[in-house]
Amino acid sequence: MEQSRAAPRLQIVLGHLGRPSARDIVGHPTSGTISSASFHPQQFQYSLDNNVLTLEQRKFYEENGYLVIKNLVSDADIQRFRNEFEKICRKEVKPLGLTVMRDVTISKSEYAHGEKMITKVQDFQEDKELFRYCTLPEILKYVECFTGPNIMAMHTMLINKPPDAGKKTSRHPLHQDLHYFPFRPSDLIVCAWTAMEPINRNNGCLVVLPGTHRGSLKPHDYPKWEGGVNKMFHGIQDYEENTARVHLVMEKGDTVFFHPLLIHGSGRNKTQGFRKAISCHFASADCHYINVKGTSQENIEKEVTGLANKLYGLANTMDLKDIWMFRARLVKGERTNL
Ligand SMILES: O=C(O)CCC(=O)C(=O)O
Repeated sequence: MEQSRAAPRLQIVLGHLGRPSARDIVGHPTSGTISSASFHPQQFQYSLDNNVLTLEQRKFYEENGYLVIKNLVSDADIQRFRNEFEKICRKEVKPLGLTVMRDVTISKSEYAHGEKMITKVQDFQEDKELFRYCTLPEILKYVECFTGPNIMAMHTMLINKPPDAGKKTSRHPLHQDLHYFPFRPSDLIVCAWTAMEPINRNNGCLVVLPGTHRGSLKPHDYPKWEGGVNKMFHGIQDYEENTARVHLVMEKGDTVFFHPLLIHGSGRNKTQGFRKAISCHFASADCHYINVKGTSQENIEKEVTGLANKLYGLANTMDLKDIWMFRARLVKGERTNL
């Protein structure tokens, strides 16, 4: 889209808006060294050589498509994100561009308002407090290992997984985040996802299929589950059922970085608490937009643009690229293509 079209629309929108066998995987390597004799650096495809990751960590990400860094975000920062989320829930702040999501069952349940009503806030790029997450040096230090030095924050979320009301709607189907993204190359995109409290199988931790980042983008659609599924929760229709899975049990502050082709999802929240995580998808500013027409991503494009055009009364003038250009924010280096 040319700049001349983008600028007025940006004003309009901003004006209206008030992702080896699992059994063989050893934990989450966060430190340590490994003999360089067994490595061939020229074979690294998914990570960059900037002296931040140990060889073991790089090899782990290359093979598995994810890497957990323990205790990366401080309790103080997590408390600030929590406070701001609560303010949003109480409608004390209304960040521009924020999308508020509700569980399909919650809107019909006993929770009338507040934190218990909201399952996710998305696109908090205009909320200074929450967006601090995307600028934390400890996060960007790792992001740079995958994107390189010019970094855009593309997609932001604070996920408040509700107690499952019995219909299993708190599950997030297995998917690849790249399904949602009209930018490439995929190897220069990475998600940072930080646990805001201890997260385990009881309250619905992330589940990943290691090594699937080496495959291709698969067709996604709404899963045919009984009991309902949340808006935009597309899942892969035909993944290999016997592929090994790893449940990422994490402590508060632990952060997982993962590739946008990694197949992942999250389980049901069987507790009475609201399980919280904050995340951002980052991309190299050297990525470029693609046209998803005629590809498996066309269904999500229709849904996202349909919703945006309806919300902002834009008479079908916004396309997927426009929406992503509005979300994208430079967080390090120089803005180039995105
Ligand atoms: O936090 C979760 O439960 C899963 C989030 C996720 O996979 C996503 O939003 O793409």
